[in-house]
Amino acid sequence: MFRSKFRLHTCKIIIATSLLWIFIDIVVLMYYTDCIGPNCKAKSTDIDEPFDATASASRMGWGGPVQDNMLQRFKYNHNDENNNSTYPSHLLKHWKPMPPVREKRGKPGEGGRGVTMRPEQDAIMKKKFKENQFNILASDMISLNRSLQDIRQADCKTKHYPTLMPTTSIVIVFHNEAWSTLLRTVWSVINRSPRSLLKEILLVDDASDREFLGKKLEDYVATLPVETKVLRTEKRSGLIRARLLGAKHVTGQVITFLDAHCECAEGWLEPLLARIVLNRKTVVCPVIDVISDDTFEYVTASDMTWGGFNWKLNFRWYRVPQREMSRRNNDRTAPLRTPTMAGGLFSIDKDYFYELGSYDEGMDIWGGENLEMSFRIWMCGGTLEISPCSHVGHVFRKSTPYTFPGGTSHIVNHNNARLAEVWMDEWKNFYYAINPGASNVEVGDVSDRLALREKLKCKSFRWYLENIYPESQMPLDYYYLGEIKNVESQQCLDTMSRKSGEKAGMSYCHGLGGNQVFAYTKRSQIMSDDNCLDASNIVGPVSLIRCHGLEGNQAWVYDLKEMTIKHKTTDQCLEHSMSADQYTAILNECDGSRSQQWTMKSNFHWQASSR
Ligand SMILES: *[C@@H]1O[C@H](CO)[C@@H](O)[C@H](O)[C@H]1NC(C)=O
Ligand SMILES: *[C@@H]1O[C@H](CO)[C@@H](O)[C@H](O)[C@H]1NC(C)=O
Ligand SMILES: *[C@@H]1O[C@H](CO)[C@@H](O)[C@H](O)[C@H]1NC(C)=O
Ligand SMILES: [Mn+2]
Repeated sequence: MFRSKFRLHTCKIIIATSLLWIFIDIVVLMYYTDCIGPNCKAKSTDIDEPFDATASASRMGWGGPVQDNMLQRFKYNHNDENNNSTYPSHLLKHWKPMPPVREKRGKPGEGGRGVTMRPEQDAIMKKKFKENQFNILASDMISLNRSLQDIRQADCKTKHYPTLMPTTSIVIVFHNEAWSTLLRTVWSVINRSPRSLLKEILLVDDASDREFLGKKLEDYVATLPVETKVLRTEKRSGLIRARLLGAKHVTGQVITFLDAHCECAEGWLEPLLARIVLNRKTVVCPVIDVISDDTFEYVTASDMTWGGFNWKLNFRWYRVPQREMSRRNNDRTAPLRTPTMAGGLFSIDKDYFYELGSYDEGMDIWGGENLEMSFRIWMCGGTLEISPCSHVGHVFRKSTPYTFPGGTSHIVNHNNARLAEVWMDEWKNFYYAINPGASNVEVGDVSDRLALREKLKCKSFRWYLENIYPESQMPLDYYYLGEIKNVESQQCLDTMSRKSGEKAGMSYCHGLGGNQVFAYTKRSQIMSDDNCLDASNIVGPVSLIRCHGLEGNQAWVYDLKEMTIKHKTTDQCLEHSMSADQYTAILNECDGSRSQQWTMKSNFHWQASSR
């Protein structure tokens, strides 16, 4: 009796101990193996162009590493998680995933591969390229139902999503889109979306004049296995108003906006709806993969980038900072909170879309609406995410094939000025300073939008910068914004539109801002947009280098009394140099001369008090 009791006791201890060890093993395993399996190698293709609505020749920018104190500053939490943010069950549907589209061996473009043209097609290809700004011959060769590789990370393929999810309507706005790209978008939605969740597809034609987009398109979509409607704007209305027209006809619970030359990849929809069903105030974007404008090859984009913006209010992709990786426990399949979205592809609850103020109807055509919505979502209590398990390919074009009444830059300035006036508080100065052309565009009446901001009790732009986007190119605290003038030469520091890595210039002070606008920040940077004044040698030229936020070579101290700009690590002074028939700014031994004296004076107010 005693023996057996003793044995039982020992067994219990042994079992408990081994359970403990198994548990520890699992914890250790989970901690150290966030990256195993074939899909784990870093994806190297980066989108190096903004979403083509802003069809400028801009580049992918990379944000710098993050300062430690930013981790502490990040204190944003979901509010009202269970408060009117989930759906009553009658709005939700059971669903099952669609079977993968089978590869048709030997057919062009199957498996997402690119097509190669015969050399004799070259001339006609070049000619037709201009009509769409992509290789239409390649697109036309590829099946509308083409198969794609399952490019998701391994863990995405086994993820479980809620068994009940809301339905969605797909809204696709187009203007003179090519037949094959438009309908391949439609077929990819049909082929890869759980049928019970796909309420309808709404194609919004923004006054196209191509014949086949008329009756022929209507007849074609009538034959599709999913209800598809063609809506038409009366006259050219632009992306924003066309989307509003589409949204008005949505009967699903969620609106999913897509561009007209996309291909939805396997399992693209479930991760988007899964986030919204948890909290309907979440707006979710897929990872936007790249469909080559030349071969139509489907190329996976990095899931390690998020959306940001620069002083000019251009949307840009930046590397996801470690802060956000840590918040996601280094799980690359976890939803990524992004400061901004590219704007072309996203899902949003229909009621929330309107509660949040849909779009600013004072904005024209396109441009700025994506940032406007991004700021609005975050500042007014929503959440904006990229789901790394959802992939949609998009044909990125190097320039837009369309023209716009009034000219693109005027429209974009107008839209951005509205967004700056309504949402950015004093940080709007960065936009106007670097883009002086925007200061005298007609902003129009923004009182409705300001009233909306009031009504929704939205937080300040400072809150957004502090909590959502501490890595922003717009400094949270700065002493000065304006031109930096040398006392002796009366010349101003000037970026000369140069890129990161090049020398800082000096030129005649024109007082118009633009390339002569610098911010002197609380983090001791002298910055212009993405780039900071940087000195790596004790004596010699000073460069513009992508700001890294880590002080070091980029830390400067302006002495208001001495009027010197001292380089912190070397204790040398910034000096205007006229050597070699070129005006530059150099670093030199401090000698109290007037060539080392600088003034920081402008019409902008000093925001933080100087020391
Ligand atoms: C959230 O709940 C509070 C009370 O718990 C209520 O006052 C508030 O109006 C709710 N918010 C929304 C958006 O429903
Ligand atoms: C949530 O609350 C808003 C008003 O605050 C209301 O208009 C909306 O219908 C509610 N949504 C749900 C799903 O209950
Ligand atoms: C795409 O595939 C479906 C069946 O899977 C078929 O009914 C349809 O005709 C195909 N469409 C085209 C354009 O090949
Ligand atoms: Mn596009």
